[in-house]
Amino acid sequence: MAVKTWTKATLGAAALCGVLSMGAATANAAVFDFQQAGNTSAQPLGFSQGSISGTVTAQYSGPYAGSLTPVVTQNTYGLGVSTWYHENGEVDGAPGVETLLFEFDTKVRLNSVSFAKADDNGCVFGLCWDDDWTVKVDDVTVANDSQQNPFLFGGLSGIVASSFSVSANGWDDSWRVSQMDVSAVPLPAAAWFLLTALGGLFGTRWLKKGQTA
Ligand SMILES: [Ca+2]
Ligand SMILES: [Ca+2]
Ligand SMILES: [Ca+2]
Repeated sequence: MAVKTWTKATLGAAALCGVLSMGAATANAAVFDFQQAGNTSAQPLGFSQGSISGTVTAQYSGPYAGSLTPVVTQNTYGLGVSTWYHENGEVDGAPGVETLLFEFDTKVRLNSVSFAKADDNGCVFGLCWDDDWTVKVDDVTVANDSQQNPFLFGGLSGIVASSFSVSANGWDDSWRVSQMDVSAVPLPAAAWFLLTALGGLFGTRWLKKGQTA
């Protein structure tokens, strides 16, 4: 009987804990709008809003990679990558693969990332081009040549991670990252502390009740 009530109390506390952490995540949701007037560049580019902060780094792999220095560009359409002299500063896949790597100072829940300049798909004289992006979360590919915009991480539930990246790997890919939507996640240690405290509180009370009955 005592074991049964203890289990019930723990489950109740766990459920309450889940509700509390969900509430915290929603309250701490942050939309980063990278669209900005003018033309600037940085490597890396820092971002910060509320309790969420981190950096964006431009990467390039392909011909002459060793002698080129990619930088993050920013304009009214959002973030891009400039690797070659006289290029348009968008994340593009020719002649090599350009990537924007987003790294967070603490783990966050990734909700979505939005793309700009991805609306000019079409064909000319039978030659077609098609903007798409390859998405990695903590260095693991979660989508290959996706055209989902905004791209939703893990469907509607999001993914808890400390980094993600978006790459252009086709000759016909050229776009920018306009926004990202992420949420702060409560520290696991704090959640466990709460769970243990609540479990102890209700467990003790119900155990006492069981003894007197
Ligand atoms: Ca580029
Ligand atoms: Ca493509
Ligand atoms: Ca484009």
